[in-house]
Amino acid sequence: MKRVITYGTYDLLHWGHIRLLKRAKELGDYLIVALSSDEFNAIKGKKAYHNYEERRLMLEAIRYVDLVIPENHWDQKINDIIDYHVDVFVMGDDWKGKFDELKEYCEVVYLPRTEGISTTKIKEDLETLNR
Ligand code: C2G
Repeated sequence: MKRVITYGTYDLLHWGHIRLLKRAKELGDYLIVALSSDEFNAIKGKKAYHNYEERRLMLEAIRYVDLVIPENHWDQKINDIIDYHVDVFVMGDDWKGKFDELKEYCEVVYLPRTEGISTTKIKEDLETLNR
């Protein structure tokens, strides 16, 4: 049982998120998503439209996702990798190189981001539409 983990806010869930989760799951048999809490989003300087429970509900409905856990701190990743016996850590390549220290504990994979979609773009496009 190859276990994969990835982290994120996953606000205003979109097809770029889904493609990341699909490819992450293809790297193993079991995918854990560490979902940024509302408090951690504040630390990241992000204001999510959907709160943690709403974002968790949506992620748990995705066929590729096997478990959702909270992400509360930047520095919980090593403990998560150990506690959940993770084999592969995956992030989109906007994070390329940022988590290479985790290579001591598991495989680290950065997957190409999906171009043309982002939560920010959705918000901006909606604002333009409603002007
Ligand atoms: N993503 C993607 N393509 C997009 C948008 C997002 O592949 N068009 C990926 C990101 O690279 C990330 C995941 O989807 O791997 C979730 O994106 P965010 O919710 O924006 O995650 P982020 O705020 O970058 O959180 O500790 C790590 C942080 O919690 C990462």
